[in-house]
Amino acid sequence: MLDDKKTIFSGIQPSGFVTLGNYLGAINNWIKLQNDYNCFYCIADLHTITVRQEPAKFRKTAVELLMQYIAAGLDPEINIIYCQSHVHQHAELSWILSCFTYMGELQRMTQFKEKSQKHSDNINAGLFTYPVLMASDILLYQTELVPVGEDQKQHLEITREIASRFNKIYGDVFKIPEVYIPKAGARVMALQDPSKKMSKSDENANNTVAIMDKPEIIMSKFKKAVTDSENEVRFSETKPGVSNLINIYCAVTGNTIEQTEKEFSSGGYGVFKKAVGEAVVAKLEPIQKKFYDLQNNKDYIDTIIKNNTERASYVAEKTIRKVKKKIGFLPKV
Ligand code: AQP
Repeated sequence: MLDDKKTIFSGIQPSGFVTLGNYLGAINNWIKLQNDYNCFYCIADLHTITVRQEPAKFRKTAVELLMQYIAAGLDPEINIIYCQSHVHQHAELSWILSCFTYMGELQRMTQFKEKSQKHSDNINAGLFTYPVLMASDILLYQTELVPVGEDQKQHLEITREIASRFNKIYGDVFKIPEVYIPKAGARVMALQDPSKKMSKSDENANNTVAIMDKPEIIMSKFKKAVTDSENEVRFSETKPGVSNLINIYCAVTGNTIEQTEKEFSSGGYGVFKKAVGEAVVAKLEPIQKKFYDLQNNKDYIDTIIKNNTERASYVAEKTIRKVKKKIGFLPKV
């Protein structure tokens, strides 16, 4: 079923159009790794319902996320790209692993603290146990490497903790995964407020660049991006807006910080912001074109979903069967 390669798992929530943050922090790396690993990339829809979703829009966003994966360059023939809720073993393993996770561990999670502040009217138990579901996603496929943005590092640590705890009791059931964080683009910040990360669900549209934004919108968002009063393109902790733009430019062009500082040593912020916008537009244009082509090819998308769900389920079932046996559940007859 799988080649004799190491396994990768990662996913994105269908909570809106993929942002430049999701793209540079996650998908761009997935593409680089796709030929060298057995890769599982899911549409993390079980995670998404920790925040209320409107059903029709949610369905549309999920299928559009799949199309964005493919349009960005993930090959659905070699990668297993599927929808999390189609593989029931995710939820099953999540329950089991929740019995091996401590409340104190979950209480320490930064994302829980941030998201419960943001959604203070709906602090549900799913938001709290989110890291257990994420651990289950990863461990279900005997994953060795998890390419994610910087914000997910803590969730990877708890995944390793849960897996080691389980293995200590029952033997070597799960592989212990390593995190893989990109050098450039690991943490893309909001354009209007570089103290927080760029997020799909940000209420201020000018904070976020979606990979499907039209070129003129992208240019205008970069033009409005917050900088500082120095007019000097220099990477520094004291210059979060400019440093964020340098980071984006480097991730998109492959240039180093030093090359970028040198390239824009004269001309000021106006010239620099325009160049960042243009580099992003050039990177995203082919992705957008492919996405629109896929929109007209529903049968192809349905076939991908069907085939890849079967491939993912086969591997997931092998792990869950082993887990249940080790725990001592009565076997089915
Ligand atoms: N700003 C970011 N910079 C770099 N990487 C990022 N990622 C997210 N934001 C950035 C990476 O994208 C992957 C998928 O994230 P997710 O959709 O599962 O959840 P999230 O981290 O909560 O993403 P968003 O965009 O912030 O969604 P909402 O607004 O719905 O909460 C992960 O690998 C993440 O590291």
